[in-house]
Amino acid sequence: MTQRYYLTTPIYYVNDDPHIGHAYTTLACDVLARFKRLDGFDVKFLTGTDEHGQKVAKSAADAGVDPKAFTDRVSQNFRDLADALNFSHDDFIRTTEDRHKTASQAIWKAIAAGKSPKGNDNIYLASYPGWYAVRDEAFYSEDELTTGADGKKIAPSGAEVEWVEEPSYFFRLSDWQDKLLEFYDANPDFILPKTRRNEVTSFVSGGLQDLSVSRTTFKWGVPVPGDDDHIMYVWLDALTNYITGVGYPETETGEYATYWPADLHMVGKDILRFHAVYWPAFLMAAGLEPPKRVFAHGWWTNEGEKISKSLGNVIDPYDLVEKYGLDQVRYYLLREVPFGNDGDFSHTSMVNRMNGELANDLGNLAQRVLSMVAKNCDGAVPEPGDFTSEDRELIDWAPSLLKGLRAHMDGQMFHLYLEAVWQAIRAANGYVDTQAPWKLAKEDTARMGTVLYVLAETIRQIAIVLQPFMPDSMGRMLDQLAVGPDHRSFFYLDGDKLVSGSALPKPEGVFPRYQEEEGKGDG
Ligand code: ME8
Repeated sequence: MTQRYYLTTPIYYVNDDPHIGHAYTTLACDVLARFKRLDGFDVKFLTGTDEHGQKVAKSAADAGVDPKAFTDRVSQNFRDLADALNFSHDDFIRTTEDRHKTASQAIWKAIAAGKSPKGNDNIYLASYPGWYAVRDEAFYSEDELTTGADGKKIAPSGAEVEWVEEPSYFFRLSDWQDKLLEFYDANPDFILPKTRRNEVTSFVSGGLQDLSVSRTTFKWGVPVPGDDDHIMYVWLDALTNYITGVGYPETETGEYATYWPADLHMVGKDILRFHAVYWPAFLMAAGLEPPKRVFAHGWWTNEGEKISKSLGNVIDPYDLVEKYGLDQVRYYLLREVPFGNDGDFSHTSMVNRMNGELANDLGNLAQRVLSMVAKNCDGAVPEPGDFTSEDRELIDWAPSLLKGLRAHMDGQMFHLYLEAVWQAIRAANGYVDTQAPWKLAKEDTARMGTVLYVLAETIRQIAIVLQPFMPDSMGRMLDQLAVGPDHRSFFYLDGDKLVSGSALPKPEGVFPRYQEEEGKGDG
């Protein structure tokens, strides 16, 4: 039976300009989605835009436009980003779509219809007097706040808070504490990395306050079923996108039955609490299963500085791609930093990776081998003789390592995956040096044919397992090896070998070096 894999990015605040943080979360999901597809899974990969709430309403008002027209326009920015970064999502959800209004109202009704574990109504009407940060769309208690230089109260995220006093429906989160702790205990990998898991469990162990889940002082949101004076709190609406995406409230058939619970919600560390505390509590209260995993990745700084609009150092993903190349950026972001840790973007580290690992280690390997094949083997895959043990070590690499690569991917350890592949690339480069096929071309052409076959076959395997990270470049590398588009899945790592005698196209470099003087790659 085909295995399913459902993964999601956060839906992005539609009013923001796309930045490296958005690109990073979605890239991680894209690589995972591509890996799973190549590994034979039936994948659903969801992304989209978060379009309700006070923050978006305010941006629309500032732009002098009605919020619907505003969101229709700016939501396109995130589709454009997805195209520019070659993301392979299967669905793009906008929370202003009808399907999402239906799902949000349905989950509200399901929660309201149920009782908490202590036998209380899950939702009750009261009034909220307290602090709210529009930027985070989050409520904060007095003891979480600090006072800024200008006397204004500041949330732990750095966002300014304002005092809000209004009638509000509350979700009885406090009654769900034990159920959440039991759930974390029974599912030790629900929150990764482990350090983040510890933060969440200690937060929940410290006791939970009921959560205000509706607003009355503005209108831009999903109306609360049965009470049009209220709109749903934007985070309850936003989190619901993950089940809207699989057709909720239809749960018995269709995509919900196929894909839910989601295998993975990928998020940044700043929004972990919403995903690992509120979301499973909402779902359990609605009688639905929580997702299998929430992975919280770290944050990027720019040349050592926190990224912020006011500092003017926001990293624009379009600029990065234009300057360094798409696959180079995709590679760098997932190679440079152990996934889960914070990372610092720097021009120097980008160029080092690009020139050292892509242009030298991998690009040169392919270019040298394919040029020798073109020159010495009439441009066709050579005929190998008997394999030595050194030959076997290389040529049998990928099938035996796929198990390890799967484990790295399943743990979202992208950097370890790449490191494991680079060990093979380094081994192949070492083999080129010791076997010296350019010498064999003069002394022993039969052995030269074997060595070049082993190398070309190794490059085929490497290119196949690197496709999730660098789909375009590895596609071009596989083209140069005359590997057909329908022979590029992991099934063919072992199931196929290069066929001697196949004509190969003229070799071309895949990874240009970045040249500092000209500020551009040299092609
Ligand atoms: O939070 N480095 O949307 P958002 C790495 N709408 N990641 C970063 C980053 C940085 N410097 N800056 C931001 C929301 N991010 C909600 C989600 S989901 C139901 C609703 C990440 O547009 C951040 O951690 O603010 C988050 O995952 C995403 O980019 C920004 O999301």
